[in-house]
Amino acid sequence: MEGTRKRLIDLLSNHQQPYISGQQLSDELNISRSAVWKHMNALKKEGYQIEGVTNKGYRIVSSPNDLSETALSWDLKTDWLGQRLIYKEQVTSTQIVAHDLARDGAEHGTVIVAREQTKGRGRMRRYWESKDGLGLWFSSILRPTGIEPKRASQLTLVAAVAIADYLSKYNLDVKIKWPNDLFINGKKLAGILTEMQAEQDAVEYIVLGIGINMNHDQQDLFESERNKATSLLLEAKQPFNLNTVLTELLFELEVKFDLFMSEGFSTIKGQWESYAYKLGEWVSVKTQTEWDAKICGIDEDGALMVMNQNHQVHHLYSAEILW
Ligand code: BT5
Repeated sequence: MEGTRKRLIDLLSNHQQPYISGQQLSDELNISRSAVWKHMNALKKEGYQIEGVTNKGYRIVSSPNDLSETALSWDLKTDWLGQRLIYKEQVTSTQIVAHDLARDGAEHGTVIVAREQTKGRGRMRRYWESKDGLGLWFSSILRPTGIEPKRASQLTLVAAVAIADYLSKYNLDVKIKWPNDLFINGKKLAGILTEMQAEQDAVEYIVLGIGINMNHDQQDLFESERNKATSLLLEAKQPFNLNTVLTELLFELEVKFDLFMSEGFSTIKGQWESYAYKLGEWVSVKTQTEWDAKICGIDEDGALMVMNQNHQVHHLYSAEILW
């Protein structure tokens, strides 16, 4: 069933042959004309626009903007990330679903994506606002071999660089606020949550969650965050196709994860610093207390390097940049 629908999309979007007749579709797919018709209606319901012209046949005019399981699996060009892709209309949190699946043995690269999260979560039990159909809310299960648990947090920085690289192609000035926020024009666009299950010195699995505000208008942003948050639509002044962005982003993430696994963190470090939020500027950081610090970069472990007013450099593994 699923294979037939994918093949149907393939035939309908074949650019060598702009239109394809109903009979040809039925022959190629080896199903009846009425079965072709049923599949075509299902695609229309998913948001595909299909044009039919008498004596010529059919063609796909546009694919859905909204998340669609078919479009996601269809467009994916990765080797392993998202090759098992689970799509849900509504979940509490894709992190929770991913942990359950990982405990049951879900393979490396499994991705869970939802249209809406009712209990989206950030770090330290903070909430993550995840409105229906407006953003990308997804979690990836990673089972990296030979990674010590203390290096798992580096994956947050690796993912941040992949997202920043991807978004830069839309001419957006993306900044990464250590450790897990993506900012545009001083407002938060996306957040990353990396959670790990480890035993002694071995990582069992990592659930890497990413939330990106995509097609939010100003009034769609959570009231308390309106002045602090933004969306791709607000920044790029155009709506985005969620399927396209997710599949392209998964590709970018896979490239960066592979690079990290084969070359280590040092290749990512420089790329990360090129996107660093307020690099070289004085900010307020919160550790046990709040203090003024100048951001100097990150070290080989991914810890934030800052200088205090006495010119002493500190390597921070856990801290919050307040402003
Ligand atoms: C984060 O935490 O930024 C990590 C967000 C991870 C979300 C993804 S979505 C898929 C997966 N499933 C989940 O349940 N989570 C992951 P943190 O740095 O703690 O930031 C949380 C803070 O960001 C909140 O306290 C709010 O101030 C703010 N915030 C909440 N929702 C927001 C949104 N949609 N856009 C911008 N800021 C938001």
